[in-house]
Amino acid sequence: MKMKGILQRYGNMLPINPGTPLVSLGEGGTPLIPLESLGEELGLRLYAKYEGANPTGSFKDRGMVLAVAKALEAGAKGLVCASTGNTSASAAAYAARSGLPCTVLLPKGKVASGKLAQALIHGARVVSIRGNFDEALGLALALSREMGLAVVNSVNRYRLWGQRSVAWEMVDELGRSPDAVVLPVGNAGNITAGWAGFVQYRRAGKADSIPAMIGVQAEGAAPLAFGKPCPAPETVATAIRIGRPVNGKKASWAVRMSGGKFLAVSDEEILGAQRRLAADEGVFAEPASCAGIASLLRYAGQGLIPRGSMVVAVLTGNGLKDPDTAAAGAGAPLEIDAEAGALREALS
Ligand code: AN7
Repeated sequence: MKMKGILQRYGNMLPINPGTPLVSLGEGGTPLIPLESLGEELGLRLYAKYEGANPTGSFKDRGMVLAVAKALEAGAKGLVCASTGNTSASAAAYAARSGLPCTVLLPKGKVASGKLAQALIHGARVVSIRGNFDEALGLALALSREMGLAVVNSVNRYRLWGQRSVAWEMVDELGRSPDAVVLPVGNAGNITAGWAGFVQYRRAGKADSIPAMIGVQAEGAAPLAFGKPCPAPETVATAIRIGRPVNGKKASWAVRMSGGKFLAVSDEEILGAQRRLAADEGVFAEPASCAGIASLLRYAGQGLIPRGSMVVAVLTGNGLKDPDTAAAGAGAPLEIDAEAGALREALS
């Protein structure tokens, strides 16, 4: 049996050649789930692209597979990244699969427990930095130059190129481009890649139009939405706790060209959207992933998107990545003695 991941399914859209090793963990091909209850409430034909179904539980696998394949092709001695968590989990997994050593720099105390467990169990060298993501990235870039390691953050063009595949999958499945795409923004790589994916598909005659790209940040870490630097980012959505987005300029261009915009939502709105998705739609996504839905709940009625539009919300990471935040807001189980009477009473 031959595993079908991004490199196998979209090889003709990617910069690969006969010398590129076809690495795969079966990434991509994630479910496009109609959100009927939320869509009806918002007056939209609303879908979730559930990126939590990727092999390491986030969208990062789409770009990591290509970045690692190209690093192998170039004879890299190892990988390095800074990460708010998901990039490190993905890098560690693909490094393990490819037999490459991997070093990851994480902001101390601000990485969800599932992501940290992934980086460790895949055998990465994990370094906890007493600082934030932006500081960790500076260190990772310097280390890569000193040690000749391949950087697999979204400064790596292959990461972004692989991440274009989320756009290709939407068009292939819907039979057209959506009218708008909403997604959370941290380093602003994914929104840039998504837009470039639609542009590439249109050029290839496979897509008719480019959706409005709507990028959503957490209010405490919103340099692009507020148009000013954020030296001390803070949010419950630790995945997007980033104050200096490395792809900010490119993303601003992409958003403007697409007729979209950047928005900010509060932590309460993010957690509220997470609970709505879980309780009303059966879809469990990590907090950062829910920023897009939170923005629709706040702005859809204010003319953000015309009624009846087809909208895809990219749910970038699996809810199981951050069980602590989810459990803290979801109440505790009932606890009883092991007796039928106690059970009847507890449930009445
Ligand atoms: C779930 O893992 O930056 O705007 O180091 O994990 O492309 O950065 C993660 C980012 C959205 C933002 N949703 O994407 C990292 C990291 C989730 C994320 C984003 C991230 P970009």
